[in-house]
Amino acid sequence: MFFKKRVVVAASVALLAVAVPACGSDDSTSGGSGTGASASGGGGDAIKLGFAQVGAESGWRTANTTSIQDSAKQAGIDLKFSDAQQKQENQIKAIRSYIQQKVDVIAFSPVVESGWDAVLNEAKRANIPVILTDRAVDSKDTSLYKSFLGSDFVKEGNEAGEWAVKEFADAKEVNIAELQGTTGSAPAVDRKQGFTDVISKDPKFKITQSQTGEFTRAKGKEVMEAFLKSGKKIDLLFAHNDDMALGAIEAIEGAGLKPGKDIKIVSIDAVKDGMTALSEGKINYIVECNPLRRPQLMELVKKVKAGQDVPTRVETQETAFDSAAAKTALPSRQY
Ligand code: GYE
Repeated sequence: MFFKKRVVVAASVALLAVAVPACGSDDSTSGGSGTGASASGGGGDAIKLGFAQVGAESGWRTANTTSIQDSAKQAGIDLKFSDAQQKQENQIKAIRSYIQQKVDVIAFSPVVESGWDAVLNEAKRANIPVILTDRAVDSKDTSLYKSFLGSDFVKEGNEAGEWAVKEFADAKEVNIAELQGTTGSAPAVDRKQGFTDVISKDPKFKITQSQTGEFTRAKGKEVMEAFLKSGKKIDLLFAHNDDMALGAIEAIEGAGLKPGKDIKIVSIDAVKDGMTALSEGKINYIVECNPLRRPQLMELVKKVKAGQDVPTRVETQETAFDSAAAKTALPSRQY
């Protein structure tokens, strides 16, 4: 079994001012769109944080939401939480609402990379600082946000590719099917790039089928069924997250094949269900993407509110698992 340590990086500082906001209330974990105000310790003086979440598309996301809600409570931060159901327009609506409500800080996990400049400028004009969590934006103007807290997705793709290179060292050709994450999202773009950068060094690796499975189990299953029906040979499935790999496993088994043997699988996240499938040999390797570091977010929120400098980039520390490592890790797995 082997573990790979990724590095925690804290980069430098960037200043930003953004606006303030508003919103309804509801501190449920996933739920509806719109904005929700939520619980949290804070009385009148508590820092108001508006958080615009992507949705509830995966086990990763659910764990991430719980971590945000729990850590806000522990930090005494008044959290206003909204779930955009994977739609950018819902996130923009939520951010505008937080600006109207004059929250102290806005944090969000951008569903896609592009199209944020207008609303981020509105926040800036309202003097409300913004923190990006988990996913990046492609804005050229880095003064539109104070900090980014999340993972290096290119590196995750690299690690999946490096595993494939080792696993298929003796193969003459490797036909790869790829289940991509949400089109235009940072993790889909970067994981694809990171993986491709590594495997493209050897022409025996070919991605013969590639499509989005939107990071969901249902879509992962549906797209894998179509891949299998195409009749093209598949030696390896690269799924951008565990949920899509889990959906694909159902499709593979439905076609009378053995996941992990007839078709090898590498995915990203290391959520409990993924780790269980890995321990059973249905997935062969998982690169971890940790959704739980949200107490760090609350630290950033406090600093930003106090006008202190914060690192422009804070990366999460992660590992990777093979089947034996998954068996060892599972009993104490938190998500
Ligand atoms: O890998 C996937 C989720 O943005 C890192 O989004 C996150 C990704 C995660 O839906 O499961």
